Amino acid sequence: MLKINPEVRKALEEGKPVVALESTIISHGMPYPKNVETALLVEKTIRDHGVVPATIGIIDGNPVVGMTPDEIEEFGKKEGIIKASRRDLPVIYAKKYWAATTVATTMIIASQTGIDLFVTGGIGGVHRGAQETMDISADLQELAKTNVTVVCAGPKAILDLPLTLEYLETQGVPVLGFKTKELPAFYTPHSGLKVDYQIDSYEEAALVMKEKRAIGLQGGILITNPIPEQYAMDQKVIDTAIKTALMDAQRDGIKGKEVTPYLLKTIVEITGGDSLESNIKLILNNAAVGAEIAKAYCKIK
Ligand code: PSU
Ligand code: MN
Repeated sequence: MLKINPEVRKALEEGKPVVALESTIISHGMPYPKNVETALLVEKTIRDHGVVPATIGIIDGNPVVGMTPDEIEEFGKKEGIIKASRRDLPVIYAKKYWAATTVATTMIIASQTGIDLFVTGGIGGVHRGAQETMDISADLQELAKTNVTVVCAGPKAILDLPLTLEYLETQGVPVLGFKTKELPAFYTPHSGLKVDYQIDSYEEAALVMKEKRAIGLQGGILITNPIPEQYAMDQKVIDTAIKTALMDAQRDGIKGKEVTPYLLKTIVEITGGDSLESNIKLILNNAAVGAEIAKAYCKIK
């Protein structure tokens, strides 16, 4: 049922590096047309590093690995695209829906295709107030069971970061900092929290991937790559925006999978678009680093 783009298929057959990309960030994470521009720019960045990008989405109930620019454009514009997490997949396939893949479902489809590494902006995590709401992203469970390395700029700062780290520890997910000991917090490089290990080069990241596979440990690896300082949000500005957005969400009774898209959108509005610019810059930065790690891994795997 997987529809694998010929370019992606060829690269995989020849043992060349491929990087998977998600589509929820396009359909639910950013406004049109910046979402499409960013998705295409992320692909270009990966290509500029000599790696084949594979943006993943579900079209008419078929998982597509390596969407065309036209398909990406549709994902950016079309109304009613479902945000698909693990539990949605069987229904979406059965009913032949269009759906965007989250970190969790992009990992599933990447792993079914044989793609080892996936680049995104920020993963989902344990939400603030999860002690009451039990709102914990399915992304974390997926990292526990699916063998794909995820490069991100940290869990989104709208989350409870200490609890997210605790959860990842319980689930046995290695959390690595790329050239940092501090867990990056998506819009800023700083959370005040420590990652398990600092990784100092692409080659070192690749070695960790190789060792994990060699011993047959199931599950992903989380590589957190800080947003470059010059593109980071001002800490006070972003903290205030997040607090306001969280209150708005409560006022508007936002629940379940609507929470993350609502918060991201509200924060863009509150910051006058600044958070969107940071979001774009951090993804491009992740794309460059992810592509190099994919290349390093291909050499030794
Ligand atoms: N990172 C971004 N923007 C996004 C997301 C991540 O910069 O829109 C998406 C990812 O697809 C992630 C999802 O898997 O948000 C998490 O949603 P939830 O908290 O409902 O699990
Ligand atoms: Mn949730």
